Parts: sequence; structure tokens; C-alpha cells
Amino acid sequence: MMRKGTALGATMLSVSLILGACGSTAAVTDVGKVKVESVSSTADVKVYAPHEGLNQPPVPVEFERVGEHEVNIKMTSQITDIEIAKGKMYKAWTFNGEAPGPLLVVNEGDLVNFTLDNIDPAVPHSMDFHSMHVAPNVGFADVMPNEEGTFTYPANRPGVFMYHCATAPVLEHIANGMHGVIIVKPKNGYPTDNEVDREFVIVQNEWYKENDLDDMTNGVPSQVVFSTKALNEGDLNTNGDTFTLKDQPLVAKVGEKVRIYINNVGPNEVSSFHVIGTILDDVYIDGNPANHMKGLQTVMLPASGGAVVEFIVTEAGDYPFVTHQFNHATKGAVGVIKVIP
Ligand SMILES: [Cu+2]
Repeated sequence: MMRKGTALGATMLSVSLILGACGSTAAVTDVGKVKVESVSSTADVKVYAPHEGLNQPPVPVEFERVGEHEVNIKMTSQITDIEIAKGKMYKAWTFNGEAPGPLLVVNEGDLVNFTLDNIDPAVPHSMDFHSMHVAPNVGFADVMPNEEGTFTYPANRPGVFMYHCATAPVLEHIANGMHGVIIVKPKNGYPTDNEVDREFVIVQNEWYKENDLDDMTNGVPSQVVFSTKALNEGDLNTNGDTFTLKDQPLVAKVGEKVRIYINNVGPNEVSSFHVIGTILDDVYIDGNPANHMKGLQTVMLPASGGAVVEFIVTEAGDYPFVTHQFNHATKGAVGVIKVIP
């Protein structure tokens, strides 16, 4: 990422930086020619003292189409409190005050001019789009507190891609909330486009003990959650929590073919995405029309993996969607599609 504002020296991204922890004790081992650091203690919390009591209001993402095949996107990295379970707040590290971050939708072939405005007063952040070919140390380099960074790359493969902060220690940044989804719409659409009546976006993520890198590394998630992101103006747009998609179901009508764009942003766990009471008639793994599968009961989403899934709801009623790893469903990863006559 090219920096604007005061440059603080080039940030080289390396394997040791990706895995290394700021202010923590790290063991260094040689793996081949690459030094790999493994985190062995919780990050020094004093580094984050400026976050105490800080709750930055969400800043809307700036998205502007500036040409037939060119968009400008400006996002913030910021510290915002998120309610992850009823009454349980989490001081999240976020993009634009949402966790997962705002949904981005571009077209295959678009040139993306991306700017990250880091308004976190204490910690560098960055952006890694899985939808791009780019030298990571150039495009995805750190942006220092109170600075902006920018890069331009084409989105030249269709799909439902994860984006995330790539600043070391990456696990801490992702698990604290710095993840989201960018949909790159296929140039020629999906072969089932004209069968689809209704579309939703769902994201799965995990929460750990707040800002506890040791728990993120060695523990198990406290919550595994779904969120939905607004595809169109007026659609429900939520953070990853245990309750909203149970209290405010998504709504479809009997006989409709429903499409869900889904991504599992992790950071650590696999999702076994399943909709109870139906069969996934058409599935496009990672959202690429070339990866067309038929008749799946469950779609496997690796950490960072996406899919487009389509199914018909034949009767009125409540259709829960879950990760079929039921320990995770029990920790929150259940939502509901209410099917009405
Ligand atoms: Cu970050």
C-alpha cells in the first residue's frame, strides 16, 4: 500500500511478521529457509491503552463508481464496541465500525482504487483482499495510526472472497473483528441467475476472549456467529452476534429459490454450512460459476472459503441455517429464514 502522510519507513511483510506478536514472547524456529515465530504469550496489553474507553462511531464506507470498469473504495480501520451476545460487548478492531466489515460488491474486470484510512490511534492496520493478484508486501502493507494508504488492482476473478487485516499478528487482528466479504460478480453471471427470486449475504465468524491472543491461538471460540450484510438498500445489515438472526429472521416466500452468498471468515474454524429443511440444489464453490455443484446437503467452507448456494423453500415455516459442527451451532451459529405464504 502506498502511504500518504508521514511515511514511517517501508514495512516489509514476512512470514515472521505475519505470525509474530507485538510485545509478546515469541519462539523462533527455522522452517526451511524461512524463520517462523510462534506466539507463546498474550500480547502486551499496555500497547492498547489508547483503546481504553474508545468507541469510534461507525464511518460509512465510501464506494464510488468512477468508470464503467473502475471503482473507488475508501474504508476505515477503527475501534468500535460490538454486542456479540446479548449484553456482552466486545471492543472490536473493525473496518468501518462493523464486524464483519461492510459488504463490498464489484464487477469482474473492475479496477479497484482502494484507500484505507487508519483512524485507530494506536495500532497499524492493513487490507488483504483475497480477490486480487498483488505482491502482499506492496499492496497489503501496514498503514500507521492516523495515516492513509492506497493501492490499485484489478478484480479479475469472480467469487465470494474474504478480506481481512494482514498486520502482524494477523490472528489477533482478524479475531478482533477485522474481516469481511467482497463479492466479485461474474462477467457472464451464474447459469441459474434467472431462477433466483431472493438473495442474502451471510458471514460466519468466531469470537474469543477479548483481545486475548493466547486464547485465539490455543483456546476454542467462546462464540461462533452469523451475520447478514445488506446486498441492497434497506436490507438487514448486522454484526456477527449470537442473537440477531434468530430474533429478526430473513424472510422468503413459499416456492421461491433463495440464493445465499456465504463466506466463513474464521479466523480458525471450518464451517459446514447447512440449511435445515432443504437441499442446496446449486452450489458454486468460492462463488466462481465454473465450480458448479448440484444437490449438496452441506457445503464445506474452509477458513476464508466462500460459496454461492441456492435452494427452494417449499413450505411455509422457519428454516434454520447452521454450521453442522453442532458445538459451534450451540455457541451461536444458527440463524433463521422465515418462509411465508
Ligand atoms: Cu488490523
